[in-house]
Amino acid sequence: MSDPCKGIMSTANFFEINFDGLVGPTHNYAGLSFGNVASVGNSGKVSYPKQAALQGLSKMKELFDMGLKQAVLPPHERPAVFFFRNLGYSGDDQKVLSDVYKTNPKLFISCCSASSMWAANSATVTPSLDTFDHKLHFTPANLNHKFHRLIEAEFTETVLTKIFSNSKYFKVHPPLKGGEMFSDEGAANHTRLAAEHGTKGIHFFVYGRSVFGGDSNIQPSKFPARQTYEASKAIARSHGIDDSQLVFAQQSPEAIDAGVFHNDVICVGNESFLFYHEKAFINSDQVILELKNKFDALESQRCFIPFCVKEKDVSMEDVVKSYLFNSQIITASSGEQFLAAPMECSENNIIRSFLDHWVGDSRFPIKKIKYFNLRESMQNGGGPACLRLRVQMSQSELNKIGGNVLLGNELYHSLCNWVKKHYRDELSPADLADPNLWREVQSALDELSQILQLGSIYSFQRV
Ligand code: SUG
Repeated sequence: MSDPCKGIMSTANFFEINFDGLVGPTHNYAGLSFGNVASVGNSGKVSYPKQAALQGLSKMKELFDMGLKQAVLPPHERPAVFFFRNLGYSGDDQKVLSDVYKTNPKLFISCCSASSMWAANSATVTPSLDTFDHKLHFTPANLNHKFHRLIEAEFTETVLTKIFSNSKYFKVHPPLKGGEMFSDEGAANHTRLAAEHGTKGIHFFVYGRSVFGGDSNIQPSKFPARQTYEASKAIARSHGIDDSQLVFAQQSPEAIDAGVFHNDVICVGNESFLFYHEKAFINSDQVILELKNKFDALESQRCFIPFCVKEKDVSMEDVVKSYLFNSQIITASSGEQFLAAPMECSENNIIRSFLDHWVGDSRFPIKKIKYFNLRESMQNGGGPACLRLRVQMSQSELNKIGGNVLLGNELYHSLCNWVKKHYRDELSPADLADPNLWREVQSALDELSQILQLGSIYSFQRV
């Protein structure tokens, strides 16, 4: 491990903004994600949608109070009545819902998931500093690998297109076509490394499998690999990132088989720091060397700081249980980095003593830890980092975004009141079929679209 170099240029006009997904009113535990240990393990449990949404908002508010920029993305409409209609179900909404529930309960449950909350899966983002046309690029993830998630792509595109509508500054691509071969899970498998958020960076894409051979044919045996090499390549190509700024690596099948369904469960980076587990990638040493060489070639005034956690110190089992690497690493306004970790890390003795040992050590750039209670999301396999989409942008780009999505005290309070007014305290799997739930969801989302000033984004608002 190398010591950080000193000396840094100021890029005060460039920020990282976290766009967090608001937890939707149908948050539930349906066990839909084979390969995601928490999702399957908590299947059928009673969920607490109000608490879930307030937990997410409270994380956003704490980060905002620390001087960080924070924004929100609206939940998708669920149950996805528009999708059932596309499958040939007809009649009024209540008839459609009850017909699907009676004839195909699995389809029904899959279309009730509030999974859009995990905004890290909503898109891949490349800041204008790194793109050929100097625009900020987005590709909504097609999420082809899981049925309950693939129905998110279209609405994500709608929302991103609304917020980033100014075509002089922003380019929102359509989700990748091509089905399973181009399975894309968004920013959960992508990390940007740079001296600072406001300097040119390296784009580190990590995929689980390659359809046409790629670098390796080694595959997991127990759980599926989601992201394809072909999808990562296509995104890098369409965003116009130069080859000198690109590194591709394959997730180790052992990690996937242990429950690491996305790379952000085992690796997290921020600016020049990469925090990862020794079992994260195939050919780990080579990957890190390539990252270092490409990072050094940027001629930034900082060194790349890879920090590898060994299996003997933190086992894969503890990685998956605690979600240590699904923490957010955030640069505070002081320039120091801190870790926004799930509470589960503080409850795990091994992780707690690992962090107590390293935080404060000059070789470890993280100087503080904050633990967050995100239990409702965690029980579906989504930690702090899953809940947010990182967007690095300049002040002039920020001035061009649409809607009322930037969190401030006022928006925070209206969102908390909105959740308290509309969300149920509890939801059991059977409650999803309650005819009143869809009415409650519509009135909640209708009001939300007004709060966020996004117009009639939901399909029920357009009939
Ligand atoms: O895709 N869970 C999500 C969790 C996504 C976490 N995101 C990141 N790692 N960035 C998934 O597996 C569970 C839904 C359920 O079982 O009800 C779910 O979709």
